[in-house]
Amino acid sequence: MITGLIFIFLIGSFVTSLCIFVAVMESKFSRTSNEEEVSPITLETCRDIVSTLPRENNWRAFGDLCFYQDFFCYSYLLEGAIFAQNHYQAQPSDILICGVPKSGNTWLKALTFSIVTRTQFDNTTTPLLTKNPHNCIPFMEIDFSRKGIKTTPGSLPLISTHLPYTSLPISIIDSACKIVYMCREPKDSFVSLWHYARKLKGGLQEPMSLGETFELFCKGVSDYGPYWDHILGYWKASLEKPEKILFLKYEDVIKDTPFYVERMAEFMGYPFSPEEEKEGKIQDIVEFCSFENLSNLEVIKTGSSAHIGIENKIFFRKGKVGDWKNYLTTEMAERLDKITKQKLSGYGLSFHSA
Ligand code: PAP
Repeated sequence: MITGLIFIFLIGSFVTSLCIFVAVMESKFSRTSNEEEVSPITLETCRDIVSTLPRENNWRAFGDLCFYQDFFCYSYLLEGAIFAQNHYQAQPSDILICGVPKSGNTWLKALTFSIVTRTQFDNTTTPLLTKNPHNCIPFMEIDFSRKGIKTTPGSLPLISTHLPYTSLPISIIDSACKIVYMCREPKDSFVSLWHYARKLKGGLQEPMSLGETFELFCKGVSDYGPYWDHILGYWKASLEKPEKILFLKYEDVIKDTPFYVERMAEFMGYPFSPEEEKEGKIQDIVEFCSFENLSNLEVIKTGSSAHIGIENKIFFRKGKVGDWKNYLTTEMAERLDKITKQKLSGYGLSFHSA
């Protein structure tokens, strides 16, 4: 009897492992061909896949960082990402809003949402008055997998993700949908990420030190990192498909926001009419989405994000270029600059470090 039960248990374990193995292989290889059928993978299977992945010394903000398809990701987001890779069917009208964490995603969401919805709302009626910009655009890793929210013809065409280019659902790459990507100078992004992780600190008494997190960041161990690989993936794709991917730098957008708002609007297929330009519509959006305005809204000062219950104000710290100077030593700055140069300059990509 006992032997029989052990036998059944062993068979059961073997079958479960086999299913996970097959699902991992499917999700790995489904990225290489658009002819394969979409796997009917469930969120539970995604969870099982994630539970088998290697984990790295983490930032202790949301738990372990798992390594999958050459990037690091917190498990609860990765589950949703794998689910989306297998199920998300892009509409040609979709516009994907993305960036590696802490490169200006909150701002980019506010700007693109304002541009696309400007005929429905003005600055006195926009949902941005009562919601964090993150909650105005569905987030693929959470809203699609957990709530089934996606774009449909005629609905808000925006969807956001932090996924690296090479890990996007294949339907996004293959369809005519557009991508607006924002990146940021790595030293400023690192400092921003460190502050963010410190505020979250995963229930620890003592958050990670700047030195500890700096080492991890340099090694590529960060939320959706390696940081440089993320940027490079979208940069290369934008060079190959400039009509599909608008590649923006936070520093450029800060310097001339009206120019980039106009550029984004045109790129997304929502150009400003001469009348709108005359009425000052571009400037209205620029001012409404400015750090000063958004960070002073009541919902940002006192509210929490619907995604994971994080206080909205955590997404608004200083919004400045060059704040790294207040935190990094000369050696640290030089080390990050060196990595940036090694990884990106061969592809014609560089940053002005203020
Ligand atoms: P996320 O990846 O968690 O969404 P993300 O919005 O990409 O974060 O980055 C946050 C940074 O954008 C913060 O930078 P800091 O820590 O250096 O200050 C935040 O202050 C900045 N930010 C948020 N909103 C704006 C805005 N409207 N204009 C400019 N910068 C902004």
